[in-house]
Amino acid sequence: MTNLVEINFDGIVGPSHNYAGLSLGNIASASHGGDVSYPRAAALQGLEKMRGNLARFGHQGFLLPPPRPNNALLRRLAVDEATPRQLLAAAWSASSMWTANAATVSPAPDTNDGRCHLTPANLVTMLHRGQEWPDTKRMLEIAFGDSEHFAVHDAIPPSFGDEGAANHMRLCEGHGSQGVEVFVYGRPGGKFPARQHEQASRAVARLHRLDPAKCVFIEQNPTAIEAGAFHNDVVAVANEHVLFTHAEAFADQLGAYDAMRAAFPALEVVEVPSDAVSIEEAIRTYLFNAQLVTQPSGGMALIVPEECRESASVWAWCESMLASNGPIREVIPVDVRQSMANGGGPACLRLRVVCEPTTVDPRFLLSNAKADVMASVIEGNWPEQIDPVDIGTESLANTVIAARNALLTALELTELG
Ligand code: SUG
Repeated sequence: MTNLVEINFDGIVGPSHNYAGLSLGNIASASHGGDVSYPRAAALQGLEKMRGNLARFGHQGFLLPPPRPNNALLRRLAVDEATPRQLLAAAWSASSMWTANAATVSPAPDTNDGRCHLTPANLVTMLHRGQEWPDTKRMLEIAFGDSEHFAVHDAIPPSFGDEGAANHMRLCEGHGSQGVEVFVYGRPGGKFPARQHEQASRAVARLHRLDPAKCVFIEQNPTAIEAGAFHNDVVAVANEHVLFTHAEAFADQLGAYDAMRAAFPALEVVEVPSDAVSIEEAIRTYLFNAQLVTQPSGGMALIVPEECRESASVWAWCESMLASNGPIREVIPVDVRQSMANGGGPACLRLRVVCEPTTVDPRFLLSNAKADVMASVIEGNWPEQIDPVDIGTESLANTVIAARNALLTALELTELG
């Protein structure tokens, strides 16, 4: 396993992208609920981010939107004109775009059978997200169908809530060496749902056959969840030996560092103190929902939302960090505003998989030529805008179904139809 690299699989924003205010505890989702959405612009923003990362790192993958509207869900809930709009909207949600919630991934060097293990997240806390995993699993089984190198599991059964890689970090010397996997869970009982349950994290670690000495389980700070950090990746991100975190991310911040250091002594923490960036501003700008990536030169870059550059305190902190001699050498803002308005930043939009590129079904890997094909399918087929009253109409359903089919055809993935 000499050619292991990290590939980011971004979710293509589906043609039904809309703002339905479905996620309790996700401040952006709640505050934009009812807004007009722009699916074409949203998908093109995501594609531009992918193109940039392909140029920077040489590898980029993608996952496809599942069928929407989900008529089976509408039937099971007997949704009719009299039912609350949110039940209808759930079946139309494009939320699978946030592939950090698609699955938890344990690369081959961490597992005792030498395969990369993937467990789709059950996402049971939210109706609109809980419908995703069977389609996600089907897709992962195709993309990572080589059973010599990959194992794709079923989701963890309810009632243990699992939100996938958004609550999981990996510390390692280099992507190809054995890592320490850090599982971050929330304690239920607060103002907002704790979406990742400890027992789900522990089950994933067992399923993935991880060495218990190389696993760390840490509690999210309940105050951060109350402030809107519905996933840990809203307040912390790790890459190789670096943990980039807000000072209020964990229930016991110093205890969390100690636990990580006990399993991974080379840990380097880049902590942003609350007096430099408040937890509220961190959540508003999604500074930590960044892609922390190793550059070909060996330094690290932080790919942040544009919103960070517009915040005086966040940008001042970024500039002072760059002026210091820390491990993060570059900050790269990207425009993913359509996703951000639903609470999804650059890191939410990607699932990291450490693997040999040749072991992945090449249809899920991006090239410049394929990005051009995708762009023309999106430009020609994705609705320009969706008004909340359009949700549920037959004409929008036909547009959304045809748009997805056009993409599947262009990418030769019609078996997902
Ligand atoms: O699950 N928003 C998503 C955002 C997911 C962000 N992912 C990570 N942090 N990794 C969620 O809350 C909003 C949908 C709506 O309201 O229409 C939504 O599902």
